[in-house]
Amino acid sequence: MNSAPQQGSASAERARNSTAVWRAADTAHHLHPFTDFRGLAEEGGSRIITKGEGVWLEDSEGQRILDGMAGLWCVNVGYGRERLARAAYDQMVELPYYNTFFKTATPASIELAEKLAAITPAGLDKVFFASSGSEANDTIARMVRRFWKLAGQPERVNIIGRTNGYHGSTMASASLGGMKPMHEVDGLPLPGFHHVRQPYWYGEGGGLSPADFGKAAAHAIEEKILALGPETVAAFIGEPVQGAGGVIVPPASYWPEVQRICRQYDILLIADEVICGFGRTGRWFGSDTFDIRPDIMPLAKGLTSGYLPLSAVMIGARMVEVLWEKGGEFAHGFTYSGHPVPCAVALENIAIIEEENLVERVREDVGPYLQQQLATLAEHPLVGEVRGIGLLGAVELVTDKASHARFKPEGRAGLLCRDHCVKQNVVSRAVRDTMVLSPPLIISRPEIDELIARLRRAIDLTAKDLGIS
Ligand code: PXG
Repeated sequence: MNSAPQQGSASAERARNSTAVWRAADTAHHLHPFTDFRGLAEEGGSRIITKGEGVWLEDSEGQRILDGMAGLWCVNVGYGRERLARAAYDQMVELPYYNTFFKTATPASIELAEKLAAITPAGLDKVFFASSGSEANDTIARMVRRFWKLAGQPERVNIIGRTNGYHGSTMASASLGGMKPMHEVDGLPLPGFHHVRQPYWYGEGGGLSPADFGKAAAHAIEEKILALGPETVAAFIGEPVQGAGGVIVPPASYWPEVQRICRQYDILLIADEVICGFGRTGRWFGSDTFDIRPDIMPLAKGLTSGYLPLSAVMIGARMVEVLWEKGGEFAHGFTYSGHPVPCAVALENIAIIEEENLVERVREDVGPYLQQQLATLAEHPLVGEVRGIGLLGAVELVTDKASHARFKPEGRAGLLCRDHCVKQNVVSRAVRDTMVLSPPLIISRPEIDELIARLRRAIDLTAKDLGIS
């Protein structure tokens, strides 16, 4: 299961491989992201994941787990792809690293830049590389302000995001995001970052129809622009479908109105494709699905299917013209911008997506099938709404279907259900009381049946815990 230790007896090897030893060492030395450190230790520590194949994971105790989240919304082509390992190996042997700072480039970074320009929406023809979605969004925050300064409107510094949007964990990307708990810790957002309501009809629609609510949510952006002064607003950022916020699929009326408003006030539009990109919604990009024409677009996650860290910022003609013609040096970049190894893996990953027609598969086959199977959960007494698009899904757990009321305290039903999912060996993430799904794009119909069956069992057990039958 693991490579044998170079020295030592068989019993030493067993000890090294034992779950208890790993857990103890993990607890002793490793601080996990978005985790209550002491709480995790008190629960006995982490589940140790040792292997992956297709849509299946295996833990250190030999349990097989159905990964309904594709890792963290990223393993689009599934686990265990030797082609990706080989692409990394070949690149490492040829050239393990070189930078792109000082008038140098590598074949892998060049080829990937060309490929991304070809597959992303028309007009997004230039790319800036980084290693994570957070870095891509930090790059965007700087690039957008620089654009306006060079364009002769330096007062345009304000960027508008949305409550419950997620754009990363660095100071600037967490400021772009609208996750309250992230802001409360250390005084975020930074100056110049503002938020408006999310297009979350089920949670916040009140008595409005989805169409009217979608427009009202877009108009909140206009109100914010007017309150700040249109001449001070640089950009608006949104995920085509909010992922970490709870798979919030906006009403069809939302994005057309957002785009109209951005155009009217001459504001740059940033479509954060970190989750929606690379086939997740049934088109290459969420922008294709919702007919969004962004000026700038961060990519990460599915770009390499998570096999190696890599992100990219796609930049459209309007911005490029100014940055290029009036720019001078852009004093920004990372040691690993354009790193040849993840670039080589990304190229191979995109080749797999193309050769196996994974985008069409999501659009025409497994996407509609997942939505159809998810819909069967809607009759469950605990389920208020089921929604999704492509291979994104959400199930809202409520105490009253008519009023959409939640169990108190908020998040309790979600946590109970998540824990039952763990026991059922299926991964579904709880966002407050919403169970979300984002399986690998290679998931088969029988695996979708299994995914839904396990989720249904977890919801049944949650209902029992809550005294509902
Ligand atoms: N934009 C979006 C839309 C994301 O979903 C980022 C940017 C930041 O990417 P990095 O690579 O810096 O993490 C993300 C990341 C969750 C979860 O629990 C979601 C993300 C990351 C970690 C956990 O849903 N999304």
